[in-house]
Amino acid sequence: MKIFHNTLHAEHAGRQEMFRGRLVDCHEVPDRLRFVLDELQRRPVGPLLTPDAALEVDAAMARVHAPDYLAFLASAWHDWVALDPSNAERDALPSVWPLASRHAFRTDAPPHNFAARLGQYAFDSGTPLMAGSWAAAQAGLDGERFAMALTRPPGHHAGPDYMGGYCFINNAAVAAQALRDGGVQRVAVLDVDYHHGNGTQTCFYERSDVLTVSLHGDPRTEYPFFLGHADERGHGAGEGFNLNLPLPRGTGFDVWWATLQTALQAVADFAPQALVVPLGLDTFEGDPISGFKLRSADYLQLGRALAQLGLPTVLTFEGGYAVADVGVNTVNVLEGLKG
Ligand code: SP5
Ligand code: ZN
Repeated sequence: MKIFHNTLHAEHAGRQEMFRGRLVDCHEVPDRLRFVLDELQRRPVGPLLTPDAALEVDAAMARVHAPDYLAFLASAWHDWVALDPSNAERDALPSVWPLASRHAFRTDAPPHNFAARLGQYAFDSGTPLMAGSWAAAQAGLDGERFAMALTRPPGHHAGPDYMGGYCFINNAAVAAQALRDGGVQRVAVLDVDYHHGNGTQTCFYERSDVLTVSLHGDPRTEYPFFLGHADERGHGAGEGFNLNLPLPRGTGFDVWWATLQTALQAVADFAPQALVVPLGLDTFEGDPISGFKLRSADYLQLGRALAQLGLPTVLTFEGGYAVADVGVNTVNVLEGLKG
């Protein structure tokens, strides 16, 4: 198994996120990946490689994300500092949004003001953007191989033209698109992060060539709140090619495992030629911002179950904020996968 390491990931190290009226320390920190790398030293499951900035990946990224959004990200740090030189000391967080109510704002006359543009392209104020974010988000991509991509920042909340949930570039969607562009007819995405993979769902919602399945905390109480319900089944040509399996906060391994079987069956029924797994470890019982109760040994089982699908599989690194345990839990999945 090839493990792709984004050596630039630590360039993205947000300081604070907005939570219930105050700024709190970021949960999505560089140490998360440091713990995974440390565990991979102890239990090597495969060679650690640094991906090239591959042309195919750039092409797939341009097919997943809107050109204006990518241009926004590429110049965001420059524009933020240009707004006020003292911004160089601060992360960029949005504070004004074009609310998408039926009675609300225009989106056909985009503002020039950077603070407004940040709100246009971000759906929360928990996703700090800083000097190295663009470089770090770009370099984490590799969708071409049977592999684990140690992607930081994570990606599954990022949509075609928006960031949020600590995510900027949807690495799993880029991987799925790169597989499609490489000639794979049908790709399944099985998202096992605690939070609904709203970005990935949205990228493929009207398509029948990429099945999206997500097992997650019920959006009635859990982030990202505004998507992830069981009645979202796809639209147009994509009707029937999205499956959401929301579970209540507090769900333990037995129920989660039974629900995973439903997800695996849906993947098998689709008969894909490749699988992409946005791997979030925030289903862990010790996770500080999530509510499932999986234990470390359960991740070995998850890896084995994924392997039993018998498919070429690309995993991306998503959530998981019990920093000291995220390494063991990640490598447990990979060990289970290897068999
Ligand atoms: C990739 C991923 O897992 N993104 C999750 C984004 C969740 N963002 C909102 C979390 C708010 C929780 N803040 C709790 C602070 C308690 N001190
Ligand atoms: Zn998550």
